[in-house]
Formats: sequence, structure tokens, C-alpha cells
Amino acid sequence: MNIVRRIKVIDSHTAGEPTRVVIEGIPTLEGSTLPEKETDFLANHAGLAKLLVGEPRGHAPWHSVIPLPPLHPRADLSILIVSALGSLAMCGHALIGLVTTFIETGRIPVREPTTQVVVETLSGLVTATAQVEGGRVVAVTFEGVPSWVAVTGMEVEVAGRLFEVDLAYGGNWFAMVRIEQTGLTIEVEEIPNLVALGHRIRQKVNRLLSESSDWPMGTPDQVDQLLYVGPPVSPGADGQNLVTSTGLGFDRSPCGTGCCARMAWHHAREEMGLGDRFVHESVINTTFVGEIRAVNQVMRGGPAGSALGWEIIPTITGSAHLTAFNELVLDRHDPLGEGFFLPAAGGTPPT
Ligand code: PYC
Repeated sequence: MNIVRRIKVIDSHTAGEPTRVVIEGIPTLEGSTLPEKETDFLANHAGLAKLLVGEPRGHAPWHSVIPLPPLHPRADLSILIVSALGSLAMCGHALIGLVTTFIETGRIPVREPTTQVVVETLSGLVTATAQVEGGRVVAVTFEGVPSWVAVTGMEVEVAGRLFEVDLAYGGNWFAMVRIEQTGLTIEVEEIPNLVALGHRIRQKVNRLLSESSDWPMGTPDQVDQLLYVGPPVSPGADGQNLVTSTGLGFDRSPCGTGCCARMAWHHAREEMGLGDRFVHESVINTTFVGEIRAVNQVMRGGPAGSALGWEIIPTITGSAHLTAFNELVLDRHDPLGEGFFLPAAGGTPPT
């Protein structure tokens, strides 16, 4: 027998971005808390991330969810999320994919018209509410983690051009860049240029972050993802997002945690307030609907009395669709073993 590992998964996409939910075949992870399980996964089973999402079984944008029995008293289940970026604290599109997969395949008790699931992620507890009609999940709304802006007006120079970058958190950290600054537009033809430019801007941002310890409290040591903030393109949309990173290339969806960060950013700029909704559009014109559900006056790094540094509690609504019931296998003679990651391709940034 040449097959030495078998992993059953269910694949789906959320607004175009793929998610692979593990159903069977992952070894039991040591530890009694989610961070302990993550530590064991990274120390002893890191190759599985490549097998789950790397090539040739996946490719750059794939994210895999590893569901675990609940490790928190208020959770229905706990999850690890892995991608080419490693272990992710939170991922909105993957959460929507997970909830849709579990409900539509009968893995959690279904209640119509709404089913609520509390999921423990490495970024905290996330409550998701699925709208269910005749067993089909029409949409999933999740309440994001407290989202906020740490830094505004960071100036970085790339190829003789100056870019103003802000850093915002929405479950993951994003370097926020207004697309107008780039001379490009968010569209499929420009993706290689935007990925390459995003990479160079992030390199400069990360250098600045590492060179000083004077950044406001809570500022990350580095950012893996960059969000281009664009104006809307389609009727009914309020703005377009393109998230790029070295490992994942670009997000086909508007990016759930990116939407949370973007709404915190608009709130800090006094462009959105409590109760406001925002239709986020992706580069392929799929949408997530965001809302500012609450605003907490928790000053985090910004000057007192300013909206900067306050945190918002966002919600994001989106839909996922199942695409495959799969069994991944590992052939012990395969020279590429458990798989591999390649850097996302990018073109030449504009000069
Ligand atoms: O939807 O939050 C998201 C996400 C993060 C990385 C890729 N997608």
C-alpha cells in the first residue's frame, strides 16, 4: 500500500475564496487549551498545513479549518485555521465556510430560521448566526472581534513614490493603503502589479515597525497583509477591498477580517458611526455586508477624546457554497511529499 495518510475534507468557497474543512484524519493534538493545541500542531504536525492547503492539493488562497471539540466553556466548537501564512488567529471567510459546511452536512443541530454557533478561535470567541431556509444556509453573520486602528499616517517610500499607510486590526492586522495613492485601480488585470506593490510597501512598513519601539501600545511587530481601500464599482456597493499578501497572493473575497479593519478605519476617520452598514465589494465583485454593532470607548494608543484608538464591534454577513467532498492522500513515493508553498506571483510595481 503506497498511501500513508488519508484526510477527509469538505471544500467550499465564500464569495470566491476557498475553505477546506477537515472532517477526519488529523492526529489528536496535545493540550487542553486552543493555544496549547496550536503549539502542538506547529511543533509536531506543521507539514499537515502544506498538505491541506499547499500545492498540488491546494494553492495560494486556500484556508483550512481544523475543527476541535469545544475547549472553552461557552464555545460549541474550537477551531484552528491554517493557510500559507501559517496559523491564523481568525479568518472571516473561513468561518462562514465552516458554519455553512457544518449546518448543510448535519454536523451541528439546525434550527430554522436561524442557527447560532459560538466558535472559539485564537482571536477569541466568535458568535455566528446562520440564516437557514429548508436546510440551506442562505447567509452567515458573525460578530467580529473588537477592531481598531493603531497607527495613522505612516509614510513609506517605494520606487520614488510616497505612500501614506495606516495600521488597522480586525482579527488580523492590515496595512491600509488608499488605492488612489497607487495610480492603479482594483481590477483583475492589475492584480500582479498590486500584489507586487503591496509586498514592497509591507516590507517598508515592517522595517519601520522593527526600527522603533515608539509605536502606540498594541501596534504589531509586523503586518502580513495589506488592504487596498477602493471606491465602489458595482451598484449597491459602498467600497472595494483588495487584500494582498506574499503567501496568499490576493483575496478573492472582500476578506472578513479586512472588512472589520476597514470599518474601524472609517470609524476612526469619522466616516462611519454606530449602526452604519457598509457593503464591501471584492476584486471579482462579490460582497460582504458589514455593520458597526457597537462602539467601545476603550482608548488604545490614540489621544484622549479622539475616535482614533476606540474599538468597534463589527458584524459581517456573507454566503458560502460547498464545492467538493474530498479525500486527500499522501503517497509515500511522492517526491514532493506533503506538498509545497510557492510565493504568490506579482508583476512589477509602477514607478
Ligand atoms: O476572510 O478574514 C478573512 C481572511 C483572512 C485571510 C483570508 N481571508
